[in-house]
Amino acid sequence: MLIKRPPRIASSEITPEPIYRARRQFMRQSVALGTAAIAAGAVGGAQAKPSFVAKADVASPPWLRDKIAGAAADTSEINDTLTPYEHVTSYNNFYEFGYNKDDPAKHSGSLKPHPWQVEISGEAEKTGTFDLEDILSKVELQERVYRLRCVEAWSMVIPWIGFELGSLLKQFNPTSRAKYVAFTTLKDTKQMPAQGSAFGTIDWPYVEGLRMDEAMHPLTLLAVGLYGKALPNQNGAPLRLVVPWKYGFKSIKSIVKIEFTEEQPPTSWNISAPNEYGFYANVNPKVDHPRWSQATERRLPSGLFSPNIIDTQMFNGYDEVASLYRGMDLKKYF
Ligand SMILES: Nc1nc2c(c(=O)[nH]1)N[C@H]1C(S)=C(S)[C@@H](COP(=O)(O)O)O[C@H]1N2
Ligand SMILES: [Mo]
Repeated sequence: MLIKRPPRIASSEITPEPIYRARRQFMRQSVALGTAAIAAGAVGGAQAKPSFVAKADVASPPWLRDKIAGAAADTSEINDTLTPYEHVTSYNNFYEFGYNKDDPAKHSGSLKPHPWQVEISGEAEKTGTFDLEDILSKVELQERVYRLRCVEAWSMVIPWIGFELGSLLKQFNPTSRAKYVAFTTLKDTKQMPAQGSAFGTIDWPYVEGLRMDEAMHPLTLLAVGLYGKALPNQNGAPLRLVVPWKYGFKSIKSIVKIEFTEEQPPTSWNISAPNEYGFYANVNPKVDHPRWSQATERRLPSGLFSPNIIDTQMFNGYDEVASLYRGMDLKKYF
């Protein structure tokens, strides 16, 4: 992973954040009144929409749009300013579509997120392959505003739409042998052309994993949307993990398989460079990457003349997870 400068984006293209904030406020009141779907439709029209937003929305089926429109509003207000939609959806890491930050937005049109199935396997009483629609029919969607801290020392603040991973996992009754949860991204060189490229850092498919208690933690989300819309392909449509206290590479995109395992599962960046990327990958300003410091980060949008450098916080500021790692040497288990 290399550090690259963000692409230049004309300020005229940036969705005014106050409009989104106002809409969220409105949705929150509407949810209380049970009119969220109407509110989302009515107020959504007031937003400036670049063409790719419209495309993402057209591609998502009505059942998903309705479900997302009914998501409960975020209750845990964080003070950070939201990263504008255009940055969240144009500055991405999704190596299945190329290594440059703008490759995923440019080249992920070949990904077909609907229909989509997810295989649930391993150490659980119930296993099988399920339609995304069925999975979503059994969970409650919520909006969650989270910081996303990439191991490359940049960060964003994103309003996700998703549900607690734990609320899904519980439905399968994991056995006492289930100590970890392993995740796998789609492997299909037709839909993900860079998987066919000869120049490879990653042995496809992309895989990730969490310890069971991390997977069950209420902060751990499976996301299906952001900024009140279905996930654009470049952000991991139709289903991606979001673990806000860990470096971004743990938040695996376009998931097709979730497996309960007894042993710690292999993870893609750890396989590629075990001395640089650990299994735990907790955000930690005191444990530097071998090639750069992790003490600070570039909060996007950041430019040449206003780099917007801020201090990185332990666990990315999510102190409530500290108890998961009590007694562990976080320099050793980085
Ligand atoms: N399948 C897959 N998942 C992935 C990646 C990837 O290359 N492939 N990149 C990871 C990294 S390094 C980061 S920082 C985040 C970026 O998420 P975003 O593009 O939605 O901001 O996705 C993570 N999930
Ligand atoms: Mo990352």
